[in-house]
Amino acid sequence: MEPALLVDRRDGWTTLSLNRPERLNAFNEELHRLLATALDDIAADEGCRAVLLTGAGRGFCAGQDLADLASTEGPPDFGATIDAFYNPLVRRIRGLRKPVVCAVNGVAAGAGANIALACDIVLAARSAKFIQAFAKIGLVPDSGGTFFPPRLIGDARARALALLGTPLSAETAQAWGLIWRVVDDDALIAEAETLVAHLASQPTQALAWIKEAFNASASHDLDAQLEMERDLQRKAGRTPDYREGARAFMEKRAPRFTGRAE
Ligand code: T3D
Repeated sequence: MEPALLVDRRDGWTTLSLNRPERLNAFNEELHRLLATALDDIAADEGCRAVLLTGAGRGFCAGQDLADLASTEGPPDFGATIDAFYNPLVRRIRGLRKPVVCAVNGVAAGAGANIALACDIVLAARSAKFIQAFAKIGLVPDSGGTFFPPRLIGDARARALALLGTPLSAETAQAWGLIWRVVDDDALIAEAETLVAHLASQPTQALAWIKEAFNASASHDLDAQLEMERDLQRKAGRTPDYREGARAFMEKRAPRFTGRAE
């Protein structure tokens, strides 16, 4: 039997494919554990400078595997599973010091939608849909479902999507600013790979600090954010990639970034 996660290492970047297509890549414990290990390996691997997250088959991810839940006796403790799996996953993606591109190849529902939105750049196939499916089964949005959507598209739209569970088309998601871009279905993976390969050739330390600054901006006031930008810029200015970028600009040639701190 195939593993629930496929890991494909390329030159400078890694593709992670959720791989339970018969369940639209819904999360079970195996998938959570494999994904956590893969992200930790990527974090420790200097040679991997960007990540592509996508799904196998016709869906991206349908959230928690409800069949798994249905087979357990007694009321579940979702607080425990969220502490064990979903919250650490969102933190791993946001905290990873490398860009994570998500190619939403099909429906993204429940926690699946919010894991996609936790990524740094989200591309979606034209046929994909985003569904805050939680209320339809008596649950509340998790995995950042009340954090990312209101910040991306505003309270009114995010609130209605969560209360109604209405599917949002990829095109509307782009028009509303929930995601970066819609791509024709058959071009999605090629376009996502081109984007990730580009990111993997960029000044990785600076990209990590850009991520850090955007992550912090949600809870900072302007003064705190200005100070953070100053501190990060001080660090960025000391990297070999800054020296290379500035020199390449002056010499009118393409920069050759190494992504290394020293
Ligand atoms: O554990 C915790 O801490 C709790 C955390 C919860 C986080 C959550 O994510 S809660 C939300 C869970 N997800 C959902 O409620 C979504 C359920 N799925 C759907 O609503 C629909 O499947 C979709 C709208 C996503 C797609 O619809 P459609 O018509 O394209 O496909 P389908 O026919 O419904 O699904 C195809 C197969 O996948 C089907 O299996 P079958 O009949 O062919 O054998 C279906 O049962 C299976 N599937 C889809 N979603 C799930 C699933 N199996 C298990 N769990 C699923 N979430």
